[in-house]
Amino acid sequence: MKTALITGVTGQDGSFLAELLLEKGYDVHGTIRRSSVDFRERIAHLEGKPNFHLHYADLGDSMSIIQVLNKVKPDEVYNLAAQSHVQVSFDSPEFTADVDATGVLRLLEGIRQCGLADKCRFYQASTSELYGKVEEVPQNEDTPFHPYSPYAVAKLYGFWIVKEYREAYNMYACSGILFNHESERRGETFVTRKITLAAARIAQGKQEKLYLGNLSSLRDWGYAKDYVECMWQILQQEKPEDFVIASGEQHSVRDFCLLAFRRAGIELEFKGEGIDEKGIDKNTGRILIEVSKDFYRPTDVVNLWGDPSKAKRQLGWNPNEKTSFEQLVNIMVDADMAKVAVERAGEQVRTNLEEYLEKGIVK
Ligand code: NAP
Ligand code: F7E
Repeated sequence: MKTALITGVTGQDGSFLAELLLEKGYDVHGTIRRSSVDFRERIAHLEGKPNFHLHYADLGDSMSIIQVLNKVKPDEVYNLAAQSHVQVSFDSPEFTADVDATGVLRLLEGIRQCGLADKCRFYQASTSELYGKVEEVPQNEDTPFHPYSPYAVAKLYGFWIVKEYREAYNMYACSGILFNHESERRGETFVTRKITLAAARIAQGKQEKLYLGNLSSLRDWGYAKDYVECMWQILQQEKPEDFVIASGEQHSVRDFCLLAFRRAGIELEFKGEGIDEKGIDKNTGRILIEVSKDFYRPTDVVNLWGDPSKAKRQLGWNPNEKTSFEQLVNIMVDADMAKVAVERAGEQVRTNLEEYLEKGIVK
């Protein structure tokens, strides 16, 4: 039985990867951080399974990393932990650098210090944000990097330190340069999830309007569940190499809104430009989407489009056989429609109960 250690197991990708590796018969260990709330929504269904174990460790704390590496002695380490929100990296640049840059070094050096360098394979969650202010479209493994946020600059260090440890110490260490991947488990402040949740709430009368930033920004969006398969495949190759993982298709934030609202039963049309652009319900004329400067970034990456040819060729991972853009939007909207419906039902139950208590029907 192989043993894997996943940092960031409570995140979107960590939870899907843990499920995948458990299905493959791995003994799966994940790192968690102390939090005042003990409920870990994305992995609650895995906790208590015999081959699933959790350990406290923080990428900012070398001692906790060394401790967990010594205890688990993993065959494979998947470093998914990060301050992963680009906009937040402008507000917390130092924390982002510590976790997303130095944190990678701490793990690699920890593997060496624990005498695991020959046995342990290392995967680094690298990102299309490295291409940033893009120098070529679409982007592949040879496209020059031009990071364009504190997050991307930190991740660039992560990418290069992985390459350095691979070459200097002959370690099996690789980066997956993953383009945006989303799911029903995506954090609620990333643009896709913000849109699907708002579409569901607006359709069910629980929200009036959605405020967004740059509607023209272009992304290459895929489904997170499909992308974690690649993380595993990358570590099963004979030689350690880096791969671009992408859908090979590009859509705007505006396109995402149109599809998401349609799935929720609302036909939108966009009118106006820039800060004055509005998303309007075609049937009622109601303005449902407005642009707010609050969601503009000091520097924004606006033209990401991945070329996954190498992954297709070498890993046999073909995005055309995976979840399509429209299917992804539908999965996310359907999950949020159900979530909002359950929340509404809960509210109704509470209202009824209060009424019954007041009238003395129940005591
Ligand atoms: P996510 O949902 O934000 O999850 C991030 C994980 O990192 C969480 O488990 C979080 O723990 C953990 N974490 C944050 N700071 C930490 C620290 N100091 N020490 C230990 N753990 C820490 O991110 P994701 O979307 O799953 O992405 C996974 C990785 O892929 C990240 O490295 C991200 O930068 C990278 N990436 C993501 C995408 C994408 O489109 N999703 C694309 C390219 C690369 P808590 O739950 O305790 O906060
Ligand atoms: O923004 C624009 C925004 O925050 C996408 C992370 O997983 O993928 C993710 O980073 C685009 C940007 O993701 C809003 O300006 C418009 O151009 O969903 P996002 P991201 O910045 O691409 C990469 C690959 C990672 O590595 C990261 O970890 O959408 N946008 N209006 C908005 N974005 C947000 N969040 N909120 C808005 O209201």
